[in-house]
Amino acid sequence: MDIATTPTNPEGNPEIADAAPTPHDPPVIRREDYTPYPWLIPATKLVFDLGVNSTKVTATLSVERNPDAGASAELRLNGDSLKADAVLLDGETATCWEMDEADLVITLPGEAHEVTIETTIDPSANTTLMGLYASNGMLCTQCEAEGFRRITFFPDRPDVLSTYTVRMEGPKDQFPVLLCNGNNTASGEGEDGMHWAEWHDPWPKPSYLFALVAGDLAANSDTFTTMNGREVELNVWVRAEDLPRTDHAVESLKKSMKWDEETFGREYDLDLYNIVAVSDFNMGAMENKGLNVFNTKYVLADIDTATDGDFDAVEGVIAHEYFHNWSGNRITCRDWFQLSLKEGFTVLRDQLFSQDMQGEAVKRIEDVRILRAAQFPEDAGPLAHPIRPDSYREISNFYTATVYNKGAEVIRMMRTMAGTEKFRLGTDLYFDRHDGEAATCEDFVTAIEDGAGLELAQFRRWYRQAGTPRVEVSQELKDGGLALTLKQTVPDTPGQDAKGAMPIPLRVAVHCRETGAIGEEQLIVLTLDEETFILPLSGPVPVLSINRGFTAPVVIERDLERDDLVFLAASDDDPFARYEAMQELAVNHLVAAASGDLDEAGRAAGKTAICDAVRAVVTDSELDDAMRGELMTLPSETYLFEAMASGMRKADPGAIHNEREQLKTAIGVTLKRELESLYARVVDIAFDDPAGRGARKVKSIIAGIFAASDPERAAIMAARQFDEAGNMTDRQGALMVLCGLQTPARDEKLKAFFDRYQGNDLVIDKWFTLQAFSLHPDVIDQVNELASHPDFTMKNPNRVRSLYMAFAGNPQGFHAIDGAGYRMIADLILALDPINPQTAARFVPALGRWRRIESVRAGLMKAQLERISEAEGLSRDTFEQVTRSLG
Ligand code: 0A1
Ligand code: ZN
Repeated sequence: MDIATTPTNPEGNPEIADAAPTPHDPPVIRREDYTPYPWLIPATKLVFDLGVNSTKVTATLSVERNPDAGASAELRLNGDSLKADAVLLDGETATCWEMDEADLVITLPGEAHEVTIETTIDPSANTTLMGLYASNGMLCTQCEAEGFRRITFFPDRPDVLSTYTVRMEGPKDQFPVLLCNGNNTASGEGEDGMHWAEWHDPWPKPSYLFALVAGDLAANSDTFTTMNGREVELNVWVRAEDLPRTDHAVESLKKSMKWDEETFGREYDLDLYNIVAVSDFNMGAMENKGLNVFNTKYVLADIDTATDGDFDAVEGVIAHEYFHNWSGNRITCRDWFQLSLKEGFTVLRDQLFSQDMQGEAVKRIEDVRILRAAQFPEDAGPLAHPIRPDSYREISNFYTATVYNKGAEVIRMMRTMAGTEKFRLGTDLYFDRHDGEAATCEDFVTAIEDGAGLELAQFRRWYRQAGTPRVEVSQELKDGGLALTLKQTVPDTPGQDAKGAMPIPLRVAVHCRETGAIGEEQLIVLTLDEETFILPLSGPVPVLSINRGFTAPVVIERDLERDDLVFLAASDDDPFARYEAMQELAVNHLVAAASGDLDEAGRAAGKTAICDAVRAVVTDSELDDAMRGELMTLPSETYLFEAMASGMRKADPGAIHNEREQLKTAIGVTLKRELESLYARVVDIAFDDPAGRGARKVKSIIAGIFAASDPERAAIMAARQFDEAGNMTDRQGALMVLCGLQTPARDEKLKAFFDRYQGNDLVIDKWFTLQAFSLHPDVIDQVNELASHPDFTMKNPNRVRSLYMAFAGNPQGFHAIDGAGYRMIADLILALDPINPQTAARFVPALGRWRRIESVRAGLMKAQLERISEAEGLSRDTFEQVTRSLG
């Protein structure tokens, strides 16, 4: 059942739901109900009297009628867990106000007023990490999406833009650094060890971009000179002891600023850019104007504590938040249904940046892998929603892989169809046309249409329709060419059936298996339900290479002969297509084997073909190791789960896991010699050699394969790698292998790792994750034990995720056949919900996949969802996710 038609809201009338919300009936907010706010707030003044246990906030709003909205005397100011200590109208104590649930509603007599409101909040008691909260003795804020209403009463919606002037005052010894958005206009000392700072942000912004930080921080400072010669001061603020791990963040910021000038023509617009790292944070980072707040995980990195992947993630998230300055801040969202306007576009921008920094082929493969692991399952399950959703109860639940990653893919398709240069004309027009506005996805599409010269009427369906399209491929030789018939279907999703065909751009080429000729690439766009394209042949035995570069976020259903896949895996000129052929070889075999479709001979033949293909990859001297690593990576169990659950079948995670482990064993046994000699070649490549990264990747993949085929040997290799490691990538890779093995070295090295890094939260998070994610048969007991470890706390989201998100993503543990894994995650959700509902709700989707799984596990998962749904006083976040998941 769709949330739009739940029995609690039978007529779909928002007023009914709005009238009497109870904890079990949070109202449904609908996109179609948008109306502009009746008032403008041209200026906002905030005064903060800061204290960890008590902060007084005085907000003064200049209010005037919005000529573009329906007239109303009512000024509705949103609040959440707030009480007004005082309300003043034009400087006089006011009585013309009342509380309506959590909101403060003032009846205004005239056309323009000044409204002052005083509130007092307790940051130390705020465990939700929304609004103003304390983290490690410092104070910081998180306002997106609806956190500002926990600080003061305000029209907390993204289309109300205001210019902010802020004064912060607090004890200097406790908060030597006082930061806010924009520019520091004045500072001074007060009495009794107090000091203050005033900040002014000249750019009008919505409340969700407000930020404030007060604490004992040190900065890694630098400057950047913009394309027009303006010097910008850059600071990355952290606790003093973390300073040595901030250089990479500073470099990443400078690279991002330069790249955005060169690639999108975007220049930074303030003289100061501050980034602050905090250790308690619900998400990755936040793009507050001129004052980004980051999870420490995406700031701190050095060779000893961060893996290659961590370095890339820091660079990517720094870029993402920086790019938001234009795609998000200068042009923001009209309402939260438009979230993909800023997030989809900004993810695309950060992906293109990382492609340029790290290499296009490997980055594209990684992004597709993330899409398939996180977004495809969402699109196929009870939480499926369009990239521009139609309704929600709690907006935090819509910061999803669909809005972010599919949103990026949808814009990438426009770019593919337009070509890079014309796409740039489209984005230039968008930035130009809507600068300073709160815009819609429709505005973006229209700007691309006008600027890039595309016709996107039908394409808009990508914004409306949920579900991953499936494209069925058939082909025949005809009139000297290859007649390619493509048939698309978009699966039904909650609340949506009978969908229309969507334009699907596909880069294709036809190679020849006999001559090895590589065909010329062309772009075709499938717009009908079914369409035939005639493609030129390049030789007598045509092999189609399709969706090259993954130009469309679809599932291609094709029945290629195994020999064709082997040929594509070895010879396709498109790196993504090579990767895809390798994946398909393995998926076809593993799904058939897990479904019981293969006899012994079929099973053996499948394994042989895959081993042959892996051998070709392992021994291909033309390949660089980073790409070799991608080609050697077997499809994840989640991806196999999705492939197995398509059609009439249900997924069997136990069978998938066993077959995948067996395949790893077969590869390890069959290619022992080749893998050993590859390992021997890469093991000595120096850390900072340009080939070092690829070498480290290949090394850990080989260790993982040997862990399946020869565990004793793998234990010795991994223990040695651990002891000799001069960097976190090798150290963590070795420990990961050991964690899955029953060997004394496991506990010994885990202890050594813990002792070495005790006190370093981010590395101790890895220590938890390695164990929770391991292939060890006793993983459930181990996780239970870790939950009572003195370093485990429910109050820190990184720590909670390090243990439980890792466990929920561990197919063997989570899907234990007795349901113990499901129970553990349900227990966690119930325990975490009262502390941090946003983070608790993020665990629900793991249980929500029950419909696609075999019946025994499905029943166990559903029972846990039902247990959660019956709990008293569930948060809006968790309530919504559980209800949708059961629907
Ligand atoms: N806009 C941020 C994501 C974000 C959203 C909500 C948050 O609240 C806890 C925090 C961050 C981004 O896309 O980076
Ligand atoms: Zn973002």
